[in-house]
Amino acid sequence: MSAASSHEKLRQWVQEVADMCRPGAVHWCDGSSQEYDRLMQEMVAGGSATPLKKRPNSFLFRSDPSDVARVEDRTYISTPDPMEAGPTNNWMDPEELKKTMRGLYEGCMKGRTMYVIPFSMGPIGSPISKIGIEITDSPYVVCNMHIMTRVGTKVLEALGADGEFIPCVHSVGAPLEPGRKDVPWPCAPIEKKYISHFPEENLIWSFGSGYGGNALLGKKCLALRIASAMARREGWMAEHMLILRLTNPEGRRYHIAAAFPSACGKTNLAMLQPTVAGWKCETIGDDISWMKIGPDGRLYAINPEAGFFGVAPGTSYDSNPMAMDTLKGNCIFTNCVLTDDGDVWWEGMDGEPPAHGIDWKGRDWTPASRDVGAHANARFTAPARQCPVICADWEKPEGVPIDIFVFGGRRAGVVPLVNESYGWDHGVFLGATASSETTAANIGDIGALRRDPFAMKPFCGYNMGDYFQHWLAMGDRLGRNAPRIFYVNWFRKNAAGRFMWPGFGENSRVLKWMCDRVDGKAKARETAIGLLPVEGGLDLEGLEIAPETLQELLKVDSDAWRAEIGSLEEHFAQFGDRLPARMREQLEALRKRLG
Ligand code: SAT
Ligand code: MN
Repeated sequence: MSAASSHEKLRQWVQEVADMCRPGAVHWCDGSSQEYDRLMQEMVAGGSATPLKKRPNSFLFRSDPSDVARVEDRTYISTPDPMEAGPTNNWMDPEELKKTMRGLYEGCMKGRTMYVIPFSMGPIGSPISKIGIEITDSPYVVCNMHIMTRVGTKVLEALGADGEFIPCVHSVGAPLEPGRKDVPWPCAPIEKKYISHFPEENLIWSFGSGYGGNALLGKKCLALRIASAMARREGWMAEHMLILRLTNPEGRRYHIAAAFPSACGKTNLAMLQPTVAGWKCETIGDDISWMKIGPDGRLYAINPEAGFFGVAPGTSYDSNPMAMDTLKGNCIFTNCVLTDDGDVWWEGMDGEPPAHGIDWKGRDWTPASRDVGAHANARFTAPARQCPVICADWEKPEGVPIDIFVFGGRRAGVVPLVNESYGWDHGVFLGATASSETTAANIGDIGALRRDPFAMKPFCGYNMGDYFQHWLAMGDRLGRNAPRIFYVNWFRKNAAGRFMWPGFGENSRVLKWMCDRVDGKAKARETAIGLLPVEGGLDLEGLEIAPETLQELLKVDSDAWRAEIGSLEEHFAQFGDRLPARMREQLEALRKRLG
C-alpha cells in the first residue's frame, strides 16, 4: 500500500480495515482533479457513468432501483445504554452490532479497490472544522466526496502525525468474484444495509448502500449525527440548517440559519432571489450548519460542506435559477432522465419535456410514459463555489454571526405562513414540536405527518430530550446575543389542494419581516401560538395575492391548534424524564393561551 500518511494510528486503522475487507488494492486519495478524472473515466469505461455532452465534465449515474434514498429504518445510534440514543433513534448494543457488521465486512471488498479518503468538514484550519477519514470501495463515493468536502493530501498535512480524525468505514457490500463483470450500481439487499454510528467513540460504519446520505459519510453521518453528539459534549451546535446572508437596501447584513426536513426547499431558500426591491441574498450553505460562540459572545456559523447534494426534480429557472446556473458543469447527476442529445432532464424543469429519453431505470421514456422519468429523490452533486450567489465569506474560518433562526416543515393546514417566538424557550419549543409531511428523501411513506424536531429526527446522534436541553443551555449562554427564532410554513394548501403562498423568491417578503423585527421596525400581533405580522405588516409590493388568501395564510385557528395539543403531549411523553421541564412549561403556556 502506498501509505501516504505518517500518522501511525491512521495507518494502523487502515491496515485493520484492509485485513478485514480484503480489497484487491488500496488507494490513498490525493484529492487532485487527475484522480477525479481517472476514476470517472474508469466508471465510464465500466458502464456505470454516462458523460453528458451538454454539460462539461458532468456525468449521470443510475442507482439500483432499491437504493434511492436514506434508510432510516436501517440507521443506528449505537451506545452502551439505549437511553443515550433515546426514543427517536434505532438502537443496537455496540458489541452486537459490531459483531454482525464485522461478519458482513469480512471479505466484502474482494475484487475491488479500497479508497482512503482524507476529508475536512469545514475549511481546512478553521477552529470549527473536523477531519474525517472515509474508507470506501465505491469510486462513485470518492468522486462525490471530492465535490462535497475538502479531500486529499492537504487534509493529511493538517492532520500531521497525531491529529484527531473521525474514522468512517463504508462498503457497498458487493464483493466481486474473479472473472465476474461488475453491475453498474453494486449494493446489498435492504436487510443487509446498516448505517451505524458509535457516538461515544466517534466512529461510523456503513454497509450495503451507495446512496448519498448512506454513503457520503461526511454529510449526515459525520456532520450531523456524530457532530451533534460531539457538539453537546463540547458546547457548540451541529444543525440541519441552511445558512444565508441577506443585505437590505441600506447595506445592513443579516445572517439566517434555517432548519427544514429533507426535500422541503432548503436549497431553494439558500439561493433565493429576493423579489422585494433592493434586498440581496447570498448563499453560505444549503444543508448543514456548525456553530460556536465567538469571542464577542455571538453565535458564529460555518457550512461544513463544499458542495450541494440537492433534489433535482422541481429545480428550474423558475424555482431556483441560481441552482440551475450552478449545475452547468462539473456535476454528478443521479437518477435523472438522460436525453437523446446527451443532457439530463427531470420533472419540473423549465420548458417542454424531451420527446424521448432514458428514464432513471434505464428504460425508454416519453412524456406519455406512465411512470416519472426521474426518481422523485434524483439528486445533483455540485461544487458550492460554482453558485453565482455564493457569499464571498462562505469559507471564512471564523464563520458568520447568526441573527435569525428559522424552523419549518411541510404542512398543508393549520400552521400559518410565519410566526415569531415569544423568547428563546418558546423558540426552542417551536423547534422541538416542528412537524412535516414526509418526502421521498427517505425510503418509506410519503405525505405522512410526523414530528420532526429541529428537522433533526433522522440526524440527532443522541437522546432528543437531551438535545432540547442542549438548545436551552446554549440560549442561556448566549443571553442577549441569542438569535431571534421564527417558524414558517411555505406549503399551506387551499381546499382545492393548491399552494396558497407563491414561495421561492417571494419568501424574501417573509424574511424581510423577520429582519425588520430584529431591528424593531415591524409590528407584530400577539396570538396564542406566537407573534404574527399585523395587517399590512408584510411587504407585498408588486405581489398579486387575494386578501382572503393572505388572511387565511396568517390565521391562527384556535380550534385546529387545540386539536394538536394531544399529539404534542404524545410527542413529549416519549422523552420521559429526559424532557426538560422548561419544554413542559411551554406546552402548558400554549394550552393556557389557547384558552
Ligand atoms: O441524506 S441525503 O444527504 O442523501 C439527502 C437528504 O436526505 O437530505
Ligand atoms: Mn438535508
